Amino acid sequence: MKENILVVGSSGQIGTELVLELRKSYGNMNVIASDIRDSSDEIMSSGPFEILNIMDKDELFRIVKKHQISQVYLLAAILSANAEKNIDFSWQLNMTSLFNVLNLAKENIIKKVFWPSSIAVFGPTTPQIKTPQYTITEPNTVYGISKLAGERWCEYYFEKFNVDVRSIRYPGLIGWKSQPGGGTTDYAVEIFHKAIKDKEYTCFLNSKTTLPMMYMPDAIRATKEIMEAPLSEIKIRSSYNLAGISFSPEEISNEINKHIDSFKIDYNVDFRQKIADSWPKSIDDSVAQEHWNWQTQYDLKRMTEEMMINLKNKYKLASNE
Ligand code: NAD
Ligand code: AKB
Repeated sequence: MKENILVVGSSGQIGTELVLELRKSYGNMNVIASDIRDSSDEIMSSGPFEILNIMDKDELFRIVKKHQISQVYLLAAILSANAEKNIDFSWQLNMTSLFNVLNLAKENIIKKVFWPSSIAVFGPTTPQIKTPQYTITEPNTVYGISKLAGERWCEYYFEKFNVDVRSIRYPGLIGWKSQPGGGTTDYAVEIFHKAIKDKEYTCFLNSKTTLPMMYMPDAIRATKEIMEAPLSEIKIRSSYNLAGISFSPEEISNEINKHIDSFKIDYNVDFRQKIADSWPKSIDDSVAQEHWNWQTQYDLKRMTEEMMINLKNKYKLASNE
């Protein structure tokens, strides 16, 4: 069956990369990017784009009808650090966006939904090492509460209305093509940019704060694999744990030193430390491995090598322009 895909939040960290990968697989004209602001030049020039505020369900309906959309990837959200600064709005956006999309699937207007959850569903009472798929989830951030509520609603819509919704609890994501959007794990992207530009970085988390992270190519592949998996393989309709790579600021800094000898890190901890301390240090993703054959490909060494090569090229190209 021909799929027409709508990506909501195409200008963000994940959307910037996901739209282009989906266009490679499904055809440029069949993947419609959308956001409240323009997306990257590459997205804007390679296929359709719509300005869409996902809070406006009539406008969402109009765009879905116009492009005969069969699948929606809902990426619009306010992330952990920004959400703490605007509690009411973040809760409204993170929940209303999900209901607007799930309700289209409930009415059978669209057939399939991807909605990302996060390691933020876990909280200070969760076992922090190799956090299991099923465990205590008592998040203490607005963002984490919205993700946990979202997971429960996804499962509810599957159970009650047979909505084919699929979800991953992404770890912190690291890529060189786009900037992070206001999360607690943003340091792990910023550190590469600052290492290349200034040879120094002041980190807002302390040196020993180990968190689960993932290189973007693994995250994009996971997203496509879960969406393309046969229906029978997707047995969890809340959200699947994904492990990725666990490291601390000190460890990633040591890895960067193998490429930039003179790079120096120092620390100026802020409110994000408390959020990071409430999250797992490592994740057990054996259930995703078992159900839909998930395998992480990147470790810290390989990710750092690719980040350094690609970002150095990007800055060199920009300075030649
Ligand atoms: P991001 O903040 O970089 O991008 C979100 C995009 O949504 C932005 O381009 C923004 O303009 C857009 N947006 C905001 N309000 C909108 C609205 N009302 N209507 C339409 N678009 C709107 O976020 P991201 O990092 O790309 O994350 C995408 C999703 O993945 C989110 O649900 C996030 O919670 C989840 N996630 C991300 C990470 C990560 O490390 N990046 C980790 C776990 C989960
Ligand atoms: C954040 O830090 O808020 C995100 C996430 C892990 O959900 N990167």
